[in-house]
Amino acid sequence: MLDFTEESLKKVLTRYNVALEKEMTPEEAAEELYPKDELIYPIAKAIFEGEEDDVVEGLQAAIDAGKEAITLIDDALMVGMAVVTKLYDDGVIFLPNVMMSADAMLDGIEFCKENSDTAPETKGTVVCHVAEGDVHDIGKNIVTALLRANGFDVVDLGRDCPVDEVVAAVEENKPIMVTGTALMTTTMYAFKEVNDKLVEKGLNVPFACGGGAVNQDFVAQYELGVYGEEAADAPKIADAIIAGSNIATLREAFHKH
Ligand code: B12
Repeated sequence: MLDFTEESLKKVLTRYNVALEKEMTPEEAAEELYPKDELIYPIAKAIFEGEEDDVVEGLQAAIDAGKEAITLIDDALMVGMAVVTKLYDDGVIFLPNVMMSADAMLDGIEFCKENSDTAPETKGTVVCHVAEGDVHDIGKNIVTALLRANGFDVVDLGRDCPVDEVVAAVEENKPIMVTGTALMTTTMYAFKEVNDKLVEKGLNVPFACGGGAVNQDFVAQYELGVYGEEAADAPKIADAIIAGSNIATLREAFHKH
């Protein structure tokens, strides 16, 4: 079983400090970072190259070889996106490359969703959004895919979602949980506004927040906040809620102390 946890990826990525070690083209640098697994390699490479058709072809091949579509989001698409993120952060590739990869990633997530069996009975509704002012929706799309795959109904409010729209959607849909994703230090403050408006209206629903910009200390500052590090935490938090957890017990279970 391959280990593509964030921890193991970090180790690989740190070992190959590609930008500093030697002069390489972006393609050569990426080649050093791809996993060697024959099913995962072509998918990761296609994400880096922004080739949507090749992403789908690679995913289909992996599914034909017996992989579960939904697991390929973490085990293959995220691995490719980790290469993109690393080389962007190192200044080896630039925003246009990232945009092409992000599009390919979103197509890949959609394909995995379409090819997954969702549970027939819904366990409850979850409202998901990306913070107002923020267009980074890859993490949110993984969260919604995993929630749906785990039997939850998702009301997806999309990216750059105004605070008032989140509040209105909670009033209308009466979800068991709200999720928020923010990748920018400038946008994460919208979560506090969502929290305050929900509390003001007596809508004390757990508000699971994640995304690159967000950390546990920030989320713990507002009443409804529960921090989630990994997209896979979202269905776990939702399951804990239907099993009877409240915000305090969710924090005990999901926050690092
Ligand atoms: C891809 C990307 C883009 C793409 C986004 C495409 C898309 N559709 O999302 C594009 C090219 C459009 C883009 C644009 C911009 N970007 Co950008 N982008 C990135 C990049 C390289 C990767 C982000 C990403 O998708 N990561 C992968 C996903 C999967 O991670 P994630 O969302 O965090 O989700 C994971 C977890 O956080 C968790 N999670 C997420 N949400 C939730 C919710 C719950 C409930 C739970 C439990 C878990 C969870 O699950 C996922 C993993 O399992 C980062 C660099 C970086 N190091 O992160 C910069 C970065 C986020 N971008 C940045 C910036 C500045 C911008 C721009 C302003 C650039 C510009 N000058 O125009 C614009 C933003 C415009 C706007 N208003 O939003 C900065 C933000 C800096 C900051 N701290 O504020 C970063 C950090 C780059 C940098 N180092 O400067 N970007």
